[in-house]
Amino acid sequence: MKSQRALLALAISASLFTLAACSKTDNAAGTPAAAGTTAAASNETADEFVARVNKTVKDITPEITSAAWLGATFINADSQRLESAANERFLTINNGFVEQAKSYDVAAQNPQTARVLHLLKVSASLPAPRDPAKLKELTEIVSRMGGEYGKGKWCVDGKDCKDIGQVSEILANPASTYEELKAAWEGWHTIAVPMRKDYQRFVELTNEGATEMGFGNTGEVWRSGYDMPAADFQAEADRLWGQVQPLYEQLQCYTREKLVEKYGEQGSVDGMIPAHLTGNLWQQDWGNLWPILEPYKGVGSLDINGALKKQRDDILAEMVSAAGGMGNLTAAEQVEIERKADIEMATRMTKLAESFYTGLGMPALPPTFYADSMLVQPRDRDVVCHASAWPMNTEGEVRIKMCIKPNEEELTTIYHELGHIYYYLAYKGQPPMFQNGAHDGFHEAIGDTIVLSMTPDYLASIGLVDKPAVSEEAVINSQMRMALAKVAFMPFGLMIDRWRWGVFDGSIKPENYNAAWWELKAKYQGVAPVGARGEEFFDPGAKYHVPGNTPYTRYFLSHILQFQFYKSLCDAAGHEGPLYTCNFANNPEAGKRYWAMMERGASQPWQQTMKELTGGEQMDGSAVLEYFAPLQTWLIEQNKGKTCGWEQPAKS
Ligand code: X8Z
Ligand code: ZN
Repeated sequence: MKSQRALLALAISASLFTLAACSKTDNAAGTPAAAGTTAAASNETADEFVARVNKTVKDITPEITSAAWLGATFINADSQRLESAANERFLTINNGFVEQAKSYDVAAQNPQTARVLHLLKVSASLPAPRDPAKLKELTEIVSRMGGEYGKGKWCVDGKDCKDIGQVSEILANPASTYEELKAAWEGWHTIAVPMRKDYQRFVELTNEGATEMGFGNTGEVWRSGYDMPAADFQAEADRLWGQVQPLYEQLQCYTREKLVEKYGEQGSVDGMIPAHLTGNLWQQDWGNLWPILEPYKGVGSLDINGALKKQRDDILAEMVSAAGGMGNLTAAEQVEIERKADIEMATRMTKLAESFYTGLGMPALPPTFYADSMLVQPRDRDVVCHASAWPMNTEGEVRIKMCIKPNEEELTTIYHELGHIYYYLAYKGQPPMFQNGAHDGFHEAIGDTIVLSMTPDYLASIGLVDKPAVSEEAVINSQMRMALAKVAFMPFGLMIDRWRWGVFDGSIKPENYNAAWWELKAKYQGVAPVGARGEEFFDPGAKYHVPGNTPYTRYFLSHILQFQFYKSLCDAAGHEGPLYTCNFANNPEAGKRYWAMMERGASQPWQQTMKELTGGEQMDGSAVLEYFAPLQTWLIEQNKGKTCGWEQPAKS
């Protein structure tokens, strides 16, 4: 769900669809039979139509999101049936709205009505065919793929099955051997093999929907949502990538050299980084390589993982001692007390993140947030562990869904998710159709901007690390820590939709799905699998957003935008000195500026919203380069005399 609010819940978070529009109560458009017929015959004025759309979205959102929430937190055949039925109804009604929106002369409307008509036409992340049988088939496929990903496990001979959390732990563990890493990486990718057929059909069906809406294909719909011509958007993304690519290439080179130091020849494939060696299943975040990449051993002591694990152990120890010691507990009680400790730790981590936002003057989270969110992985059922943030209605009922573990990556993900949550809360006063990000990259950037403010000083202020050392070495260490999360991510943020755009426009054919995936991984990221990944595999399906149908360029844009937002908030806070030292925690002026930007939602073109916060109307990578200037200089120095770069494999 993306552009309308209910849509939003799904796009950002867990699911599938795109638009949620409709009403279950108020008028004929609220029923599948009437929806799709559009109001060609109706005498509704555009203003009346927009009012009805807004009311419908408000009315239908709770039901659609509840179905999606169940589908993601209680995966079974029943919840999938309910979820796809809700989507079917919702997409049918949305198709009717899109059709009717086309019948009005946008130029003749007042600005607010014109904007809603525009948003209706460009906001479908899941364009659905009009044919009811095909639409139903599409929603079933989407639910099935989402469920399959959520349930996905790597099993050896049908036994000893591991879920994504367990596989990720093997990948992240510095003690895992090369072969263990390879087995875990390949093991996870087995979950996607059965999705290939569904995905191929999914592409046909959603392309049919896109064509009926007047677009060339689904990728074109996705590229249309940026208040600029779709054709310009691709060039804009290329321009931004061009700005940061040299920095990425230095980081890739340094990392590869360290892997070669550790693994010898096996640390590189023709200059590329072996896909199973980055500490992450998709090579999108290299933070787990810290033990081999830390520039100056121990300088600045940023052992956040250690601190969080200790906190969790302390919570458990306290609970166990209150219960009279482990020996006093049955096996079942021991399991239960571990779980209670996990929940308590996850809650504390979430409250820590919340305190950053309230420290900026934003409201406390509503009590239902803690009562209804899923913070840890349930033991008794399959869920989609991939983190997500949900607006359950248009009035500020919000939740997150995560399987929190006590580590640094998860901690920053909570800050990220609360960024979505605070955006929902900030724009809840807007009409439902404007309850969305200025564009989807804005939504992804809110929390990450806060993460940039998690400087060593901030981490010390919340007691996670000791008062940091001040030295050039400490700066490089701290910059490296941030770069492994942010810079390593950038080409990944771009390549996923390069693949999907090609799939949707037909330039990547089903018989080439996997080959094209690895060509793009090579081209943008300089990573490669060590074994053959032929067409018997479907490696894109092993990444949540592909079966979950969440467009991905938003994350690339967010990684540019968040540095621009950060710089502006630092200016607002009166920060002086190098950009990377800025921590705007507890600064009311920064909070006020941020909230004012967020309150706008999607009510105006993003360029305007951007201007109000940053003074400029363009996305721009120069703040990234300013931030990482010390590290970039250092990397260039380290890489001197090395042959950086990699061979581009021949195109299939
Ligand atoms: O999917 C997410 C968030 C939810 S919107 C956890 N992210 C991307 C990913 O994990 O692939 C955040 C960064 C990139
Ligand atoms: Zn997000």
